[in-house]
Amino acid sequence: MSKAVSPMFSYVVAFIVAVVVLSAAIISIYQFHTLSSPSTTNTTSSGPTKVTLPVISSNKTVVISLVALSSASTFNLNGTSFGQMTIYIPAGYNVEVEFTNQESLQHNLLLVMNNTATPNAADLASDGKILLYVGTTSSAYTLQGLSSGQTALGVYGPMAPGTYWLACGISGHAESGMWVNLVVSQNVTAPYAVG
Ligand SMILES: [Cu+2]
Repeated sequence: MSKAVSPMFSYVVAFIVAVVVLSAAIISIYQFHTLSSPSTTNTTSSGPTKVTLPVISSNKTVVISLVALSSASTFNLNGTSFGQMTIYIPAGYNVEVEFTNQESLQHNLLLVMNNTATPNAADLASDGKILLYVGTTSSAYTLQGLSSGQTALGVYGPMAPGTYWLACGISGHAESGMWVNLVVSQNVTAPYAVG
């Protein structure tokens, strides 16, 4: 004959089990939230950063400042190369391109409506249509640019939807990595850069 378990003992065991299960559930939910909530203090991330670009709203002009940095690889723009940076602007905006050369080697900056994904010719005119020459001229861009410490400015627009480059026009420089992508789209509401 088995001994009957007292109802009170059963209630106590059931209560303890319920407390343990509930605690485990609360801890796991807390840990999930801790793991999944985005960090706002992470400064060591190496992922792409999004930067809002300044706009002169009176004439829908986005100001794009690019520098051939002396602290980065020879063929860089703002420390990026080979299309690592992409600039997005709304269709119909104008671009004001400010280009500064910090390097001892001469560089210039061209706006190109490209017809290939990456520069693959020494002369950018072979890779698309050149729309703007900054720090050089339409006849000298494959040879001449800004000397170290110089800044030049160029304005173009309104921009039609499409894909463009901002790239150095001196022979071989874009092929060596000196270019950023520029995307003009009806779907962009405010200019920004990622890279
Ligand atoms: Cu260059």
